[in-house]
Amino acid sequence: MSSVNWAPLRSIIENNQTFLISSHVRPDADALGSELGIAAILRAFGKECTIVNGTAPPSNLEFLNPDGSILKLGDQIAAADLPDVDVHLIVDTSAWQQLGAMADVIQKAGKLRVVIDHHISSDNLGATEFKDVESAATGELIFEAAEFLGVSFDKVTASALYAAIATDTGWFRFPSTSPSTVRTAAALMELGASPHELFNLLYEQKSLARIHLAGRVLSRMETACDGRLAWVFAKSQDLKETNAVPADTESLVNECLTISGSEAAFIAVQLPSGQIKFSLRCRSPHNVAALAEIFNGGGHKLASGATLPGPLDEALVKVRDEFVKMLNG
Ligand SMILES: [Mn+2]
Repeated sequence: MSSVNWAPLRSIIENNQTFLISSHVRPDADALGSELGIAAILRAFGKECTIVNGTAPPSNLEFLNPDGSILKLGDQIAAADLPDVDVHLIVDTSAWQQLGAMADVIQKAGKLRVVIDHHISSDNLGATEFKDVESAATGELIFEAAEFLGVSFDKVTASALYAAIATDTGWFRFPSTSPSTVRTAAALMELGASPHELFNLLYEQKSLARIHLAGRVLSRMETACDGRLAWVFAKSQDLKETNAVPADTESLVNECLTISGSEAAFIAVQLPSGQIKFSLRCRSPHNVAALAEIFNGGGHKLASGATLPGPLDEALVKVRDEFVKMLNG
């Protein structure tokens, strides 16, 4: 159970009729699953809701949006056509920057704002917040809200919420996983979520290009601080030559943490723009959210990210040095 008091959410739902739901750009399974989950709750109360994000779901998560109800601003819906709603409801982020093009829409509309989230990094969005940074996933909070409000989920929504929680917990192994997280997963299975099917849809759909890229990138893994830090990098040339896409680098950083004695890791990915996208990881008690903030990034204590200007070698040194400081500090 989280520390959230859900009573104010009940009043907000009862006292309003129309809702616009949004989450962060490059939505992950927790963003999408949480959006579908809160939409199901609102519809159970007879409310109208529209889901609009600044960017579209990545292709590997399109199965979470089977009826296309999650819209992309400027693509499936123009800003001018957005419904004039009573409430803007934001899930899985509390940062303006993370909302992408939706940030402007939400700011200008000046409607009642609600945030349901578990991230540490936070702006003051001027919202009523339902937030627990100890929660493993926003999907877990959504499930708890549904229980409080007496709403149940159909198989499609239960599956999306299972995917939300399973992915944000690294399939129930990150330290954020609590007994209550696993009980929530069990409840979602009882509603029809199939871990077997979802694992296949999420993790067993790799392209040969992705495997080729992984081989290349992992072969250059380096360590420092007696193996406590491990890192890899991917040049844009690697992506080109293996026919891989930037998303194919996801999860490679986790391979760095499989080295015996590793405490922290990062991957640097050279984007086509020349910028370098870093994904940062560590084990407790280290804190890569603080490290990411040095570079204007953010995220969780154990998993965060930041984007630096190129060139690649200089960015690598800057980030590595901060990691060394963190590990020696
Ligand atoms: Mn999340």
